[in-house]
Amino acid sequence: MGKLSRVLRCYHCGAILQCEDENEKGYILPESLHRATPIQIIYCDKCFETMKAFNNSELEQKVDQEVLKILDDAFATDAYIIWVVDLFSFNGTLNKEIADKVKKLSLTVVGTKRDLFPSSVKDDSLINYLRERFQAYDIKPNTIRLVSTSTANSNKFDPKELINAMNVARKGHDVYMIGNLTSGKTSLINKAMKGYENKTNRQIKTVTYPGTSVSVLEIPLSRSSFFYELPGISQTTSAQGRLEKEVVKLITPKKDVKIANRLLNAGEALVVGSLAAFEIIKGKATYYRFYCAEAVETKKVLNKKLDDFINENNIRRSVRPVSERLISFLDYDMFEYTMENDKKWHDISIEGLGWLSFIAQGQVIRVRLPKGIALKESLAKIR
Ligand SMILES: Nc1nc2c(ncn2[C@@H]2O[C@H](COP(=O)(O)OP(=O)(O)OP(=O)(O)O)[C@@H](O)[C@H]2O)c(=O)[nH]1
Ligand SMILES: [Mg+2]
Repeated sequence: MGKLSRVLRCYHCGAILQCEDENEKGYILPESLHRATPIQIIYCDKCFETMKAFNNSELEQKVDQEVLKILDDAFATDAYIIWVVDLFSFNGTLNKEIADKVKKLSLTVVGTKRDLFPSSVKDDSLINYLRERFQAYDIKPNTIRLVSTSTANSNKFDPKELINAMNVARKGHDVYMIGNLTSGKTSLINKAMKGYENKTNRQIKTVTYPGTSVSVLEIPLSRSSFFYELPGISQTTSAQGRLEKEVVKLITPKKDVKIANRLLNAGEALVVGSLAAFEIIKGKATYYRFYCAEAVETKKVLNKKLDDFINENNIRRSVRPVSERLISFLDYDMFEYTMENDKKWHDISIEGLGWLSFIAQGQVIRVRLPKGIALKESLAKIR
């Protein structure tokens, strides 16, 4: 009589697991396969390696090789770098290749969209957060500025002062502005232009950067130095770049985020539309704040009902947003954080969607999020 055995698939990529050919899909070491119990989640070796990388938050943003070439130029000429980050979306995920190219240069970080945070939030808290996140990539910014360019009474925004500060800091060298798509570079430049005077006989223009096919905005600063705005770094690891337009509209905040303390008990999960969920697997009841756009809805459900809830919500759409791109469990990644017990505010942040803020007391927190979006745990943005 034939022997019956179960065919297993990788939980991450869905490939049928096999121990024969290392170069084929679904390869897993025989030991790993035989160790697995019938109810265990199993990954093929390739996905397992990727998952380890995810857990270490080393998920890479893709970057155009030509942009890196431009940054080689910046390095060779000892240029001044302005790195623009969207304060709301930024969770500390930077492109490592870009970080490595600019870390030895003079650098200013400009955090945009300050207006999305209530005025009760201290600037210092946001500045410290940016400093720590850049420090994690070995970057020590000379200065960190927070700006808001969207409102009439934008946060202490003085274009003249900004231009003067840049002119002192750059010491006669070129300036390169980098930042993610939609981080607010163009809005910032438009505002800053009010303090700019063109004392050269050259024009402001969009040019193809020499030796590349990259289009950059070129602003003359003196007879021999320029400001270049590089194209936005694509948001391959952000909810803003990975979800469909209708969902991105809902997850992008239009007004300042609300701060409210709520309670999550062990055995409970906070679902964020059908996009993400945070479950307390172990630990005490925890007060949390979830920071997200006003159109994003959350709900508490029991952990054991979470799978059913998400499946049903995909049809009923009672808690929004729901993404057409998230159909089965294979479309999500799942991670667990075992928190330290330092009694400080920490964030678990899903890039471009929002972040859960809470006091770390040794909880085990499981996070489900759309596959490929970067997840980070760090000391809180708002302390
Ligand atoms: N609330 C708020 N929104 C802002 C601010 N700055 C920019 N935005 C919005 O963010 C979006 C992107 O802004 P841009 O200035 O076009 O960003 P960018 O970095 O030039 O984007 P790309 O050119 O696509 O790389 C726009 O919808 C802006 O209105 C700000 O300070 N506050
Ligand atoms: Mg732009």
